[in-house]
Amino acid sequence: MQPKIAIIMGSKSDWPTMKEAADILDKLGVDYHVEVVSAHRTPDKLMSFAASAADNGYQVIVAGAGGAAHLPGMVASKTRLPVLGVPVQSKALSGQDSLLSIVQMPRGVAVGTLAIGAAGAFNAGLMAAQILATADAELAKRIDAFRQEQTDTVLAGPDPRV
Ligand code: RP5
Repeated sequence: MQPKIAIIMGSKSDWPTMKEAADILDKLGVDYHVEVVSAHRTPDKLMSFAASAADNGYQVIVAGAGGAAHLPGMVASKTRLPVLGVPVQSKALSGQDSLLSIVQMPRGVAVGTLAIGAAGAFNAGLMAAQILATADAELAKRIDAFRQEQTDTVLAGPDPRV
């Protein structure tokens, strides 16, 4: 079956971060597609990917990039699908550059922006699943179970020293 979530990223070097999105989707039993699509190295591929994403059956796009991170915004400019942007932590500016490049979208084209780095990628995968769960009761149950497990783990170990 065609996956409903695409996880794209600007470079193979983004994979260790973006794998977090894939990992939570694996845990939740959600299928996804993964691909490198670079805004500045493969601009034509970016445009055709984004323009055909909805027709290809995707419902949510997770897009991670670092530095001058224009991938999420450019993808969003060519599709009405929700785009969740992940600022990958850059070496030079620790991801501040990535964050500001993604978060400051001008009015009229929406991009959701997650936290810098691994937590942001994880939450982007989680949020993509939550979006699909609005129309998938079984997935909603699995997300509820994941959240309950997280709550139970914290409640079971309240002493910060152990
Ligand atoms: C961006 O440039 C990528 O998203 C990556 O975070 C950054 C560096 O890419 P590489 O030079 O490692 O390929 O396009």
